[in-house]
Amino acid sequence: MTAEALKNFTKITAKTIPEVEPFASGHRACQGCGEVLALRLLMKAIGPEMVAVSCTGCMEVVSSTFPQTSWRVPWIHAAFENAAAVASGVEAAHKVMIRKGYLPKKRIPVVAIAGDGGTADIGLQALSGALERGHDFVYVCLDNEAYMNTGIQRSSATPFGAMTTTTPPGKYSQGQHTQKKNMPAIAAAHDIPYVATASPAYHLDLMNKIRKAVAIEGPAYVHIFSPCPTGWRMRPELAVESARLAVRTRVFPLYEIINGKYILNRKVNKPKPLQEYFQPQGRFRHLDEKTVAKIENRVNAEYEKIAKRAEADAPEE
Ligand SMILES: Cc1ncc(C[n+]2csc(CCOP(=O)(O)OP(=O)(O)O)c2C)c(N)n1
Ligand code: SF4
Repeated sequence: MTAEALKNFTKITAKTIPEVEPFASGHRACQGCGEVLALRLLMKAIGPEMVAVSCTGCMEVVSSTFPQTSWRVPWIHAAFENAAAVASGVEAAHKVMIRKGYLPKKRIPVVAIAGDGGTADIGLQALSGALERGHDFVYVCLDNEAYMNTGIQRSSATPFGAMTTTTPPGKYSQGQHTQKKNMPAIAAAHDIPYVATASPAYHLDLMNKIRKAVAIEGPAYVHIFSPCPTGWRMRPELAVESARLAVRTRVFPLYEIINGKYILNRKVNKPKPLQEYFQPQGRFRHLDEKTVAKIENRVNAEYEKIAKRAEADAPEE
């Protein structure tokens, strides 16, 4: 397992964005869906030569209603709980076919795609196993911070205070009462060569991270922030803006962990007030000033942890 491949890495720039669209339009995602935008960008970055494994969730349901499909690549459906296990099987079978001479010797990217429920909750065991076994594949979590496909229930990636249908605020509750599970840290704890966070508001950064994840041999994990206007109770045109604000308020820091070393891709020295990010989203509308301030303190503390790690890991000049 190594990140050696990054030594010769050529970045996608505004001028070299691929024109291919391996994920076709005409799918049935809601208007303004940030998750489907993230999916389109990551598919463009990889290109048509890949195998996609996707598990149940919004992106599968909107794209694969038989007899239609949005996937212009070999695609396999996995159950909600086992995207990583199915991807492991595809990758292992491919290796065997090469060894037996049925296929030419060539690396074909195998990419597992799941929502935050399929990743942080029900698919976590399959993911941990696949990362531990060291399969050469990329795992992408499209994080819209709840189980959207089945009606906006909370997941362990739902942030503190957010309203979902299973964490309704009221007299006895302020919404979600646990903190968002730190999936990138959990993936990194498996000592894999590449972990990254990405956002559709920073599209070149997202595409380059996916390219790096594919280039690296061994398991790679990319966690993509994916605003969901429907579940977040916000206007459909705000998905990209809210993804940008999540970075600028420090809610969702953009970073990479390469061979265990942290790199903060976007320093946010003067964060915007958290309320700017919260205000357009109905899921946070019930929160009082004191609670928002409490959440803001934690957001800053979490960001500082990553910034400090990155500072400590930075190579000496
Ligand atoms: C074992 C199992 N339990 C429950 C379901 C029902 N189910 C399908 S999609 C889904 C929610 C998916 O949430 P997430 O993974 O966060 O993806 P999103 O829809 O938010 O993109 C659930 C609970 C299922 N398909 N299989
Ligand atoms: S519910 Fe949310 S994530 Fe699902 S398709 Fe609609 S906007 Fe996209």
